[in-house]
Amino acid sequence: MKSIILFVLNTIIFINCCFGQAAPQPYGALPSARQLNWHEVEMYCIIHFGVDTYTDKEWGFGNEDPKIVNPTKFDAMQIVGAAKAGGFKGIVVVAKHHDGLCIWPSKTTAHNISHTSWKNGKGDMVKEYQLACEKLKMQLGFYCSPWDRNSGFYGKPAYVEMYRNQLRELYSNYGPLFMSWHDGANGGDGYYGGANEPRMIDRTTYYGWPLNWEITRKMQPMANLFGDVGPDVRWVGNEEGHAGETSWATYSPTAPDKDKVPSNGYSNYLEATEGTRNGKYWMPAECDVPLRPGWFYHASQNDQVKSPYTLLDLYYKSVGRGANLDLGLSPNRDGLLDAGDVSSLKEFGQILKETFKTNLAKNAVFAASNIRGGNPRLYGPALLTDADRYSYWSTDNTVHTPSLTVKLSGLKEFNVIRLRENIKLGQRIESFEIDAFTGGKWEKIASATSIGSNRLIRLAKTVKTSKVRLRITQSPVCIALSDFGLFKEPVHLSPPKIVRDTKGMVSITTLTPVAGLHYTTNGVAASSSSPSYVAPFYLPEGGVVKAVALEEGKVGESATATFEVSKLQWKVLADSSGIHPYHAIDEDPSSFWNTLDTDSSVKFKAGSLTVDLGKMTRMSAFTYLPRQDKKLAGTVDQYSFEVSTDGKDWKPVAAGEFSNIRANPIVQHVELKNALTARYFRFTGQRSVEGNGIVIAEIGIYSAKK
Ligand code: FUL
Repeated sequence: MKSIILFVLNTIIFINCCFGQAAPQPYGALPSARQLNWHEVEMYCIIHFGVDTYTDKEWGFGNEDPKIVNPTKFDAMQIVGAAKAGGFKGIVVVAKHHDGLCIWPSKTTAHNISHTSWKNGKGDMVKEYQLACEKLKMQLGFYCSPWDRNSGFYGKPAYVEMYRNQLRELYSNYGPLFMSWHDGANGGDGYYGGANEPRMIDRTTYYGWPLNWEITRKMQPMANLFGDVGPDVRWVGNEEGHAGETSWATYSPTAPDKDKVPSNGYSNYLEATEGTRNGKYWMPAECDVPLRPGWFYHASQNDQVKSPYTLLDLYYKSVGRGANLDLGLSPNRDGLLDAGDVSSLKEFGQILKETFKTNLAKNAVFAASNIRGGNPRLYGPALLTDADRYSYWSTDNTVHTPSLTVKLSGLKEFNVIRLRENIKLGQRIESFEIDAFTGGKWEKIASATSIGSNRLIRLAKTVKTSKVRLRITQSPVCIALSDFGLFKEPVHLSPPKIVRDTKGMVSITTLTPVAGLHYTTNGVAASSSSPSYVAPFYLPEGGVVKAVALEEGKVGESATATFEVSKLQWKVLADSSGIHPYHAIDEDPSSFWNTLDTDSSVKFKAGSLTVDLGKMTRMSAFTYLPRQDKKLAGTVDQYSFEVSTDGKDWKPVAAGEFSNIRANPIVQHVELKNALTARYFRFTGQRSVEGNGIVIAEIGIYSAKK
């Protein structure tokens, strides 16, 4: 007996030595082949174009005449090409938004591209995107809004059938897809074939999601289903483009009401920012964020296109946290991206390329505290720098917190660190630390938690060393790390910071001293020949300030700030309801005025704020900033706006909807039909997305058109 046991043991040792130990057991929920492809895509763009482009809205009501759509220069190659130049590997076309207009010739509804003015109704935008993607080797996906404010059937079973047929058309006529995107904004008021009424649906049951998903699986097996509840990819829970500092690829979605089933538009979506450690499903986060403040094109936002370095920051906070970045592009009324959008994308792509072109750990000598089965060929750390995303360094089953010394091929300078796990074996590591050998000793330079498909750490300052050490500090099982990289992000001159104090004085500063600062106040781009900035200047009426810094002959990234009329002389009048009314005009976005009643049985009441501007003032637009603390109670989504010259006679000048304010609570800019001069205004919140009153973080006035 003894000899048999000995023989078996010897055989195991022999197999381990000669053929390597068996691969580690996978841990927890695992990604599917379609999700692996999605992880490798890393970045894609979602494209919003339709009636809203012409009405200057974010959500169409559904009653828009399709004839207004006439993008005479539409060029899918220009749009997809700009995304590609930015380093994006796919696009998601909004084939139908909430207004219901299908931008392909759908047989399911007359409300489609064939009734627009574009190409005399003979065009198919979706087809043109498909062809451009094929030419440029970009992956394609669709967003077909479940909420349809045009269809008279919405809310009834017939609409769900129509929606499914729309999906079937999109799934059968445009080649293989990598994404099918389903948003959570569902139900509310709309045109609905002329009914003009609110229609609420049960978000869990109405759309019959399980059946819709089955259709997707059957017709487009590689399409990742995106939604609040995935099931392949989860919404990250904000439209700001970032995942949590810790972001797990696994997730167990929950419903706001404990015993109910979560669904798209009905989930505790703030939990999605971090995901769930050891969650039930592999459901990584997608971080969606528009390149401009809104998803659709608005000329008033032309000066707010995110800069290349803002995009880079979002890249680190999304892709760098194991999530994907979905950047919103907004073609203009001609059907093209503005030149400013194109150049921001291009420069961002160049910075990415430049940063990640050389892995400084490539020819390093690795010394690991443990290698699985003592077999470096199969599980050794040299596999960390090869081109295979899934080859990996692993440890024996009992070793969960190994360390690795990386002797670089000489002194190297880096400021970005990259780690990846072989996610085919699940998300295993829970925390790690990194040290650099400087000044004769080890010094900790970074630490983080989740890794998953990707973890990028951008160091606050460049490190110069020839030796780095990685210490895995927590993992429930042996590790399977597939990548270790050190990179150098190129030096750049950050955009200057332009701020105005409550007294109306504008100052322009930079983080580090520079040779020169130049600015303009007439809307023209700042350059080295613009006036030099020497001291703060007075800008009480507001306007646009642009500035650039100059150093060693290099002109840095430009900054733009648009200021409203200064609130210095403003007063809130006594007829305003609520508490702390001055918080609505204190230029502090974090404080707010509210009319919320703590007694939750109290029904919603509209609330008004009346402001005396101190003198007759030209007004061309007003702004409303909702609360910024991630809470929704009191966030206004229907408003009215009146003005008065004497505080007695009031004239209504604007009323409408703040679309998408729940998911994207940014400042709402309402251009008045005609600019006017008045001394008083009254803002009324007629409805809020939640709660029994209204909240205003800031209210503002623009005197000149943006
Ligand atoms: C949301 C929509 O309500 C927005 O309008 C936008 O399309 C965004 C990407 O998704 O759910």
